[in-house]
Amino acid sequence: MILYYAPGGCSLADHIALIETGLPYKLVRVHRGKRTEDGRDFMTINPKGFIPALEMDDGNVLTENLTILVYIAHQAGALLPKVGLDHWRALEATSFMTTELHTNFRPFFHLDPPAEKEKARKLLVKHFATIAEQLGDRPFLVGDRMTIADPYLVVMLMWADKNAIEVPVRLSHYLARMKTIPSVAKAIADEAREAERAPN
Ligand SMILES: N[C@@H](CCC(=O)N[C@@H](CS)C(=O)NCC(=O)O)C(=O)O
Repeated sequence: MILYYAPGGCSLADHIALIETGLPYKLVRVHRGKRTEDGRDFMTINPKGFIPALEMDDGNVLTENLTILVYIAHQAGALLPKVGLDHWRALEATSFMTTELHTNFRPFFHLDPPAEKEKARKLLVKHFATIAEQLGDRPFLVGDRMTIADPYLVVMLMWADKNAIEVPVRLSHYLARMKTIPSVAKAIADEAREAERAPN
């Protein structure tokens, strides 16, 4: 499998999931200007222009973060309980992150006017409070093991930190704890090293 990614982007969730599951993978970085590190036009790989994109072993390319995470979980038989309420709760939580959290970070990346950022900030604060409530005192967002919702939440919390968006202390502790998990620590370190090696 090949993961098309950008350091620190939402594709970090998939990178963590790939390491956590132990599936073999290769990374191909997509630079600003939509060029891959090996010089291809990324628009020919994902015409929507978004990372992440996942090239499966048969050459087909999957897009949309939620779908890619579910695909990785299916391939590995991990990170998504197969049956029961936790299966649906993990999908529910990951869907909430793509539609309500991720989307509201867009004004921060696109340098939108301050009023737009303020509106988004308020929504993010509200949504992080909902997630903190759901997390309670448990180590992972759903059930007692890591699911696809956790790598995504790690990315959302790292973005919150970067953009000075205050999150409940329970989520700060959660992020600190998640960063000590080897798969999470490795993916973050590998991407930070790559960003430092070749800034965009
Ligand atoms: N709908 C896509 C959105 C992914 C997305 O927003 N990716 C961002 C990086 S985190 C991106 O590629 N932005 C490039 C752009 O907006 O041109 C998904 O859920 O995977």
